[in-house]
Amino acid sequence: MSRSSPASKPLKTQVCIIGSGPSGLLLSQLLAKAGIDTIVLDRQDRAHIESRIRAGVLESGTVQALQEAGVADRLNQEGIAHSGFDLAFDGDRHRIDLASLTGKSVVVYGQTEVTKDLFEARCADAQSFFFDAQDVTPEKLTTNNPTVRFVADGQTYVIHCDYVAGCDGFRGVSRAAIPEDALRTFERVYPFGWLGILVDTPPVSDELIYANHQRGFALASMRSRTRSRYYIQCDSTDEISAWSDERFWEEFALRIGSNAATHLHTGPSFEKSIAPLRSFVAEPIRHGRLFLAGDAAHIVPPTGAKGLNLAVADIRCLSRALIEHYESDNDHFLDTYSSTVLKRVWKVERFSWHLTTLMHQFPSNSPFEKRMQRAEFDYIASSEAASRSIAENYVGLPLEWED
Ligand code: RFL
Ligand code: PHB
Repeated sequence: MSRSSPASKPLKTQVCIIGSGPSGLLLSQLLAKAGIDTIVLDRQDRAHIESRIRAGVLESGTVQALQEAGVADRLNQEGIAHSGFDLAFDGDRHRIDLASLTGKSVVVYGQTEVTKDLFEARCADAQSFFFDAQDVTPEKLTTNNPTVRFVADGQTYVIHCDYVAGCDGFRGVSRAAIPEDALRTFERVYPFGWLGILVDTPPVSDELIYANHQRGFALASMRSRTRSRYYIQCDSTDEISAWSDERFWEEFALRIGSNAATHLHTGPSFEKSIAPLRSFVAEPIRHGRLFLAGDAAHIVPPTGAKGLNLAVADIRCLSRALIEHYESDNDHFLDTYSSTVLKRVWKVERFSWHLTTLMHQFPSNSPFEKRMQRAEFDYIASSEAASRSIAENYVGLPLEWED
């Protein structure tokens, strides 16, 4: 006796978006504002997506994009503008004055909050979201009628669409759907991770401090005036269970420097996790009617606070390209999407790699390489030009369109 499988339920949209992290949510919001129909799929549920603790620093271009998307009411009220940050090296500190060096600042506002604001804006349109979507499979990408197949609540669906946006992060299915011979990848995996904690105590400093200490890197960041986010460099193989709060505080206080440590308020952490550090770029980031954006296309180590900001810059380009297609029948921006985005991505990769290389203890560093790190810190601290170079990358490089 043969049992036929349940029929796939057909759905139709203009742009199928895989992934509802910041990239996918912002794209769906910008396209909705332009009257373009989307369906968004995520393999996780909304609560899980909203609770992922990640980025905390927004470039002014990112803030502007969120304002233009109409999702910045809370960001405008609660975001904290920072006009500078400190680099520290074995206790010596140098302030990068973003405001005087670039005329710009950054805003401290958590990725969790950005995600909540985007979900809030899109929730009126709940029927275009599928959470807990399993076996998501993009197909027929080099035809004019791509499809995305998936399973939700035991039902198999097939979405017929004009374009697929792969916004499903580093380990998603979109990049993996591109044939190996059509994609080149570039990668560096760093020989350490970041151990991060969240704690409800006032930040140790009004501004961020990135510290390179003989015992390893440390970063003092924050989410608000009463909530701190702190990181230390750890071994990539470390288990989280090996890091009690006591051990974390002892290590953090040593590395952040004795001046800062006198202002440190310790307390019980309510989130603790280890993130690996990686640089990664895929080229090209278009395959037929599939367009990759955000972490699906590239990864940076978090040292320059660039991952979320790069994702937003990609979406600014991709949304404009899709809007030009639908509103003006102009495919120029779709055709140049990959090269426009990658040009900027490589510059941001360079900055994130550079700051990571300068500010961490590498197990393989020779005494000569350690002296090079120190000399570079001393150069930055004594040269306005070197400080300005760091500052202009930190506040965000401009988007340069290929016209
Ligand atoms: P996301 O956020 O990973 O979202 C991808 C979504 O796709 C879903 N997905 C799938 N859905 C369907 N089918 C599949 N097969 C799927 N596979 C995955 C996932 O469930 C998820 O919802 O990618 P997106 O949207 O491109 O956003 C990128 C940012 O999240 C990321 O770049 C930043 O968080 C990086 N980052 C930072 N960026 C900054 O700009 N400033 C920072 O200060 C900063 N700090 C950080 C960071 C990342 C960190 N970690 C944990 C890597 C600090 C840390 C510690
Ligand atoms: C954060 O607050 O999580 C954060 C800030 C700056 C970084 C990375 C992460 O460079």
